[in-house]
Amino acid sequence: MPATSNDDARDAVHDATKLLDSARHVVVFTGAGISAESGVPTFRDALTGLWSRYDAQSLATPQAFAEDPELVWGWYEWRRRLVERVTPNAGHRAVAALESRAPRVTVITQNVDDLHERAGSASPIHLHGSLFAPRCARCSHPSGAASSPTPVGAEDEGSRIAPPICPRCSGHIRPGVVWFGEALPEEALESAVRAATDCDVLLTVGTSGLVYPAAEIPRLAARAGAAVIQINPQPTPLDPIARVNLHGPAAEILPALLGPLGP
Ligand code: BV8
Repeated sequence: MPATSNDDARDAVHDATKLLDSARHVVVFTGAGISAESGVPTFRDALTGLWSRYDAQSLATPQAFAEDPELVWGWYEWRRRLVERVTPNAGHRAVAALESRAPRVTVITQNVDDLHERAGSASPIHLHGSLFAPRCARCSHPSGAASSPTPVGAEDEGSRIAPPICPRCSGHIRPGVVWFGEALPEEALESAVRAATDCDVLLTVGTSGLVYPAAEIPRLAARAGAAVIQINPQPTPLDPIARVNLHGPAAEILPALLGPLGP
């Protein structure tokens, strides 16, 4: 009798659980999909994606900020306010709970939100920076702007808001994220590569695997002999390197896969 998709799914979760239970070092590699069920739009969702209204390729760049600092700063303020209003979901909490149970867990995220931290993850590696670490575009002086009061008109993703001015050099304060065309933070990338080439299992969650060099991390792990487990409702370019593909939403699959939810 051919296995039903339910049997296949149960087998896949069983295979994934066995790999995780025997792992010495687990890397959890996350993308926008893990925050989707918290209400943070992903980049590629056709209707609600951040890029549906703006092409992030053209907005998340140094050039865009130089040309129109108010539009770019306003877009990031809108995104930051949105993240402040939502909460981590069961997927974030299951990852944090795994950290207190497995021998060694490294969380590597492409996300610029703070939902892993707020779920209890100790020190996720942020490959693309954070919405909560603005700095001066000229002298890199960290800015407290991340806790500034909501400026009037920041309700809409298209609001124009004048970026704060650096108290040290009077340059523009910019979002603390990595824009297209910018190098990733060296230390973060080195730590991520070290973890990917050392781990026994890499669990990739909610990423389309299209943006480099971050997308190289799961491929590095596979080449170094790790078993890759993928959680994504959709097929992605990572399917061929995944030992197990779990097709479904992270907030449902992660708790089932990683055991009881966090506190
Ligand atoms: C650089 C911060 C060079 C900003 C981001 C090859 C090598 C190196 C570079 C390149 C290369 N080829 C091309 C490049 C250039 C470029 C690039 O990769 N372009 C792509 C578009 C082809 N890369 C760069 O520019 C990088 N820099 O290379 O610099 C350099 C070197 C030295 C010196 C100077 C320069 C910098 C890239 C970083 C850009 N910044 N973020 C911001 O947030 O505004 S990227 C941003 O987009 C995210 O961080 C993330 O990385 C990416 C989006 O991907 P995902 O997170 O996967 O999200 P997405 O929406 O795509 O997918 C969501 C997935 O979730 C889907 O699969 C969906 O099915 C799934 N899902 C939905 N719901 C759920 C779910 N899954 C589970 N549960 C659910 N409920």
